[in-house]
Amino acid sequence: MTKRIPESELIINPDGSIYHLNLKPEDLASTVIAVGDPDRVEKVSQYFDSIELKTSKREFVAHTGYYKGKRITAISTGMGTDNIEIFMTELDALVNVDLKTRLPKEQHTTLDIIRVGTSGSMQRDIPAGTLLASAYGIGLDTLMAFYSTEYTDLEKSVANEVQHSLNLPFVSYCIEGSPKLLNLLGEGLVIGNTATCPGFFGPQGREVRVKPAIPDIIEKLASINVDGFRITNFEMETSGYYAMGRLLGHEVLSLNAIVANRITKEFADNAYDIVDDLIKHTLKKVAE
Ligand code: R1P
Ligand code: URA
Repeated sequence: MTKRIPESELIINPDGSIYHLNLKPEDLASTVIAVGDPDRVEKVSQYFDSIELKTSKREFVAHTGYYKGKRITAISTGMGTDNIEIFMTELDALVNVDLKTRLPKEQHTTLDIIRVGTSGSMQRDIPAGTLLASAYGIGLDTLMAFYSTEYTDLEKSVANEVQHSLNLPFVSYCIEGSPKLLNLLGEGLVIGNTATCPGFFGPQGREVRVKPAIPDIIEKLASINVDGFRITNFEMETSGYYAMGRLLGHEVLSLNAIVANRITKEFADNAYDIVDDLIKHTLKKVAE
């Protein structure tokens, strides 16, 4: 017997849309391009041949339309893995829960979810302007203290190494993205492994007026080498996407427009153009 999900656990708006995302099941395409910045949604949908739906609530702005015959939803998430947990859970519920009966569906639907975001490089040989696909996410956030999953031996080894190197008072994790999407979208991009931080400044080793607790976090993470596995860049969502993707059974890939190099201290003066290149690459590949 499948269990009915109570009203308090999965909130549906009076119009039948899901609580935070403000989307109904029919509004969502099975290919999702997810961006952090709400203003970036129209930077994606400007290339659509037609747009059938625009909606927004909080930081979640969504446009669904067609690009070269492929139905796509472009949607913003805001920043951080806490948003990604809400985003992924509600996206999944739109396809895998009958919102009227509140019962999980017997037939599982798998979504293709592609993050198109900005990121900072922690390796000298990956300059600003690079387009990078994340094979793995390294979670320096606490999300996976609240969910259980199986990790591969490599994921455990990387997580142990990070834990040991940073001496964190909580448990970090390492998790692989979708090999299927990496194969499809990684062509022509640098393939890296992405550290996801619960903040932009201290957690990424930036000092503005407050000294971070781990001032040499870049050097420590950048020098980790587990049988050739190295960490390449910083951002704030990838590990959350990969963890929720594994838990919920979706194909998820994080693509990064590298706008800063934290070793050379370079910041791209054409960050919008780099993101635009990544958007065009993503649309081309998903429509192939
Ligand atoms: C920080 O400036 C934000 O930029 C990156 C980080 O992950 C964080 O969300 O991604 P987006 O450009 O997609 O927001
Ligand atoms: N986003 C981040 O989280 N870090 C950077 O350095 C650049 C973009």
